[in-house]
Amino acid sequence: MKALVIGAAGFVGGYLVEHLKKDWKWEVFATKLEQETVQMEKIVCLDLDILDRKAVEHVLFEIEPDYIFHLAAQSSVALSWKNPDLTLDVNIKGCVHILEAVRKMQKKVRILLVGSSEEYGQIKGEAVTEESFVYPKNLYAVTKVCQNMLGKVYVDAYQMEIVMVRAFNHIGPKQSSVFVISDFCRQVAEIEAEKKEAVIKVGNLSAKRDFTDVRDIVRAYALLIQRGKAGETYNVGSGEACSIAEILEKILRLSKKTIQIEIDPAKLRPADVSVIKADIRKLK
Ligand code: A2R
Ligand code: GDD
Repeated sequence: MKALVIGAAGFVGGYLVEHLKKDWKWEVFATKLEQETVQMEKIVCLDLDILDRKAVEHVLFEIEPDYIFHLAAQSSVALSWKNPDLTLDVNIKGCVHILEAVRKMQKKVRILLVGSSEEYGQIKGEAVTEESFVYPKNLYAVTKVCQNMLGKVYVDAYQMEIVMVRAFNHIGPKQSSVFVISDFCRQVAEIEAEKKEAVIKVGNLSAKRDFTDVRDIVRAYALLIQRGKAGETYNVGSGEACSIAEILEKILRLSKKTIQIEIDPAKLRPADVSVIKADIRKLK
């Protein structure tokens, strides 16, 4: 089997490529942005900006994969408030470029589109099922709702084999410190190394999120691209929600330093969903 991972230099991409090679023994191809670096052995990694429609076609026609994992995105909710244009372009237009290129290919290809739990924007606190109403509360979430709808349109109109997932928060080594757990850990490490005063800057601590180890997330993706039903959406999460305050407390308990907590107004978002928890019965 030939798999193509688009956006492979990102957090999830590295783990997914390794998993597909090691556990599925597939022939893996990857793409990254020109300015990014990856350390991946025994795979062909090409430069590709998904905003370049012709380049997307060229890469896809050249590789002719059986499976495409579309991970490339502007993935930060926080940044989507600051750079809406980029977020909309990459997450919507970039996705259309990939779907259009596959439509033109003379080959049956299965595609996994990675969406987000942020699509639900649920505020009542109960676990969200794939049938729950979507009520996106930020620009990033809007783009992922749109991507999900695009997937469905291409399945219905062109009978393409597209499976959509809504990924809940994931964590693990090498995650960018743009995201909360990595951010807190980095700050504590800097404090312990005496590179920073003993004050940790935080955002909204009352939010509850459903966190899963990235290595479990990629196992789910590999199974879903094979066994997921075209046109269907699957939640990928743990089914448990934990408050950011609890996580902070756990991280601080691991440190020998006494660390003060300070709310940084720059880290508070114009809107933040209070609880996001997955119902994972469909995935199971
Ligand atoms: O933004 P960068 O420089 O970190 O690059 C990201 C890359 N990317 C692009 N790739 C091709 N063409 C573009 N125009 C473009 N813009 C950004 O996609 C990054 O290397 C990769 C996405 O990886 P991460 O940001 O690390 O996200 P993560 O956690 O791996 O999530 C994978 C997927 C994304 O669709 C998220 O929205 C979803 O799971 O949660
Ligand atoms: N980043 C960050 N930094 N978030 C903080 C902080 C902080 O110092 N303090 C509190 N938070 C809160 C945020 O307000 C949010 O409620 C929660 O922690 C998680 O924020 P992030 O880790 O930035 O992730 P996210 O939930 O916005 O987005 C991630 O998960 C989505 C799936 O739910 C990304 O990986 C998205 O790409 C993904 O779709």
